[in-house]
Amino acid sequence: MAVTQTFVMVKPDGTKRGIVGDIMSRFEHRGFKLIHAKQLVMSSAMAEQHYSHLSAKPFFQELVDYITSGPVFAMVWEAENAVQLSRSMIGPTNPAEASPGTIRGDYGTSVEANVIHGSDCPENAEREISVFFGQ
Ligand code: RTP
Repeated sequence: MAVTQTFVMVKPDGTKRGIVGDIMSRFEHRGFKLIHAKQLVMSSAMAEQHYSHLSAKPFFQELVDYITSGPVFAMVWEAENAVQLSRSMIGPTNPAEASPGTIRGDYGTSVEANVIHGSDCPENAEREISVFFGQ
């Protein structure tokens, strides 16, 4: 299995609640290697681009307002099969459907406040890493 990188971002509900360290520990304990990390507040333009696949959804503006409402903590992690493994650690979008032991299952409080974003395919991981951290 190839060693690859993925993009992961703790959302404003996660940074506000002070669980960035807990989330980073999970990735470290699972054998991921940290490549980049930084805290930032996303601009509306960045958020609209990040969620462009959802621009037709009725909740799009709410989503943009939410993700720009406070700091996010952006990270690049490296592991074998990093995208798939991180998605399985994160769990499904809706925390109510996420199993205990997944990040959203343990910390998520709503579909919006679901703690964390993780790239859903290697192509998006590459694009998101480049948007947040440059080439
Ligand atoms: P993410 O991109 O944040 O990792 O989430 P995902 O792949 O699990 O889900 P995606 O469909 O890409 O949705 C992105 C984020 O939009 C919010 N959402 N709200 N109100 C709603 O019905 C709704 N549906 C999705 C979630 O915060 C989701 O993480």
